[in-house]
Amino acid sequence: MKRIFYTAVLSIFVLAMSSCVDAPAPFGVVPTKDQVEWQKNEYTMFVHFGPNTFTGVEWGSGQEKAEIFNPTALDCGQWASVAKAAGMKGIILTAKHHDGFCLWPNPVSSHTVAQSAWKDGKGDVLKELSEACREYDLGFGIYISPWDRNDPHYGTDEYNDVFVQTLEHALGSYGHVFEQWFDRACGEGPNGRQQVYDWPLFNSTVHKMQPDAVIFSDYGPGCRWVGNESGTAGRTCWSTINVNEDFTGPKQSRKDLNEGIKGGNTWAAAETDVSIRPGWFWKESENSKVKSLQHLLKIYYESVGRNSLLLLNVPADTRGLIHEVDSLRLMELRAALDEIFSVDLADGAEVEADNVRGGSRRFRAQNLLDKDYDKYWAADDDVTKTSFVVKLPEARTFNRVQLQEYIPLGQRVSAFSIDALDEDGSWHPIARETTIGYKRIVHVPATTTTAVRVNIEESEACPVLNGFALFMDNIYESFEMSNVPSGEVKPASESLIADMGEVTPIRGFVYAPKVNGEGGVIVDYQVEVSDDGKSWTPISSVLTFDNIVNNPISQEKIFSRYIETRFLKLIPHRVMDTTSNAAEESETYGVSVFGCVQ
Ligand code: FUL
Repeated sequence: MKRIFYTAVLSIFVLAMSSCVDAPAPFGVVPTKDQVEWQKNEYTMFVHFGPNTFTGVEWGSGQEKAEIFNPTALDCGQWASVAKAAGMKGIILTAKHHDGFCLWPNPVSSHTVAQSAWKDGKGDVLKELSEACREYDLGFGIYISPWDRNDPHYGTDEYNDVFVQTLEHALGSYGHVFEQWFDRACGEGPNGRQQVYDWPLFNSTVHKMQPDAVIFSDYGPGCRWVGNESGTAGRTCWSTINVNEDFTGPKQSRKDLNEGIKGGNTWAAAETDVSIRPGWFWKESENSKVKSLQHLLKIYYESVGRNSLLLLNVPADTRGLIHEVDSLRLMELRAALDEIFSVDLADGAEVEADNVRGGSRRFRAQNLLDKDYDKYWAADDDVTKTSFVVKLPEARTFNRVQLQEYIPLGQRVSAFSIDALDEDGSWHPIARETTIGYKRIVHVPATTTTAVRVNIEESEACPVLNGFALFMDNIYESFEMSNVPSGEVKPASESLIADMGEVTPIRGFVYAPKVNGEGGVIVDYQVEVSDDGKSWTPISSVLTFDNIVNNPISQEKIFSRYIETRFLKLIPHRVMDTTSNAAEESETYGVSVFGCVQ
């Protein structure tokens, strides 16, 4: 009886202690609630559609006749159903591209759907899309280009007011808008003049009309451009950047946009906008050039998996529909993502951390596996270097490690590594990276283990993480090459050297001979590594590229574990001529690809 009493008192005491521990204070600039919700969307659809769809150009001149806009079977419900089935959370439409043509009857323009042949001038694409988005529970977003190659006011002070009225009409007529997309392109108008945009006025107009909308532009205020249109956020990717108070210049470097700025003065997470096709607008000739599933998976990993939102452009065709080729590819991508991410291999694990804030249950490491977004593990304020161990219920095999920081309290981690437990009880490294942010999906070699350790090596303030998961991707195997010679022929006595630029964990290398083995192929080889390019350590005995004489194709060699090195040297031991019938030793060998696999 007494024991029960003591236990009860102790539990109450522990509970009371736990509830005394405060949550970490926010670190640096933090996102607004709308920015957090925006990033949780992860994957949204861009639709480029307008006169360019009918003329086949990427940038219209503004001189196109409005009549050319005449989709034969426009159905925004079809766009929305495709986006929904693809797992996207919203659609952003080019309501006005640089040619100035408005996809809604904008009362301050004479170059709109009202002047077109479509539906006898009575159509309104924004109306149809906003209704379809509501029906499918998708966010509705608007792209409006301030650059206008048609409007006669462009290049004068008056234009900024015309543009504000344009914004007010588009943003005030169709219900809730989750994102306003501003393209900062600023070219010449019909009178040959450029406009000086009034960004403070434009931004305040959006906030007035749609207080929750996240504003995209090169550098915010809501979210920023990722610095390229190829679908790649920086491997280091901070959600903060440095911007003037009124969001006017100076222009940011592409590198800063791509990687963000640690400790920057503004929260503007990277949005990765990329097209599923080579161009932004639909062209019949590009029906055969829709990006492959592998390419789209790479883009997914390099955007969503790198603390960025993926805005994938799927242009509507001249019928006003998403083309079958694109929708099929989106469904393939969805199926692949579902397969990869449906089973969390960390399920049922126990998590323990070196440090738990105030020893409190509220901040325990087990929260990393709790799917409740607002439950997180946090360390004490003075702890910026710490680890947690995820003990799996049994040995499991995975090649993706997903980590999430609780961004409502800011982005903190600037360096971390991941180890796997070996059978002999020692740990071996499987990854070393920099930032985490809202979500980070780290590629690791296929690893079978009973425990994973995450070491937070550097953090700007105590780490606060709310997610950890393990996945197995059997569909996509990425490799990034450090250097790619194109079709060189080298003397057989010469080694190939790959330089990673800095000491980096690599998990193998790739060698591809010249086409048809021209110039000879390396058959037997040895590998050495070096941190300075001067003193070398052999890491293999003499090995052979299998069947390379008969079939001289690219050979990828993956080590049994990561090796940290800057340089990797491939020393040819036997080089064969594949062009003569009886394979003979050759004086030279060809190389079209050689590089490290990260
Ligand atoms: C660019 C534009 O110039 C392209 O046409 C496209 O709209 C892309 C999304 O943004 O800056």
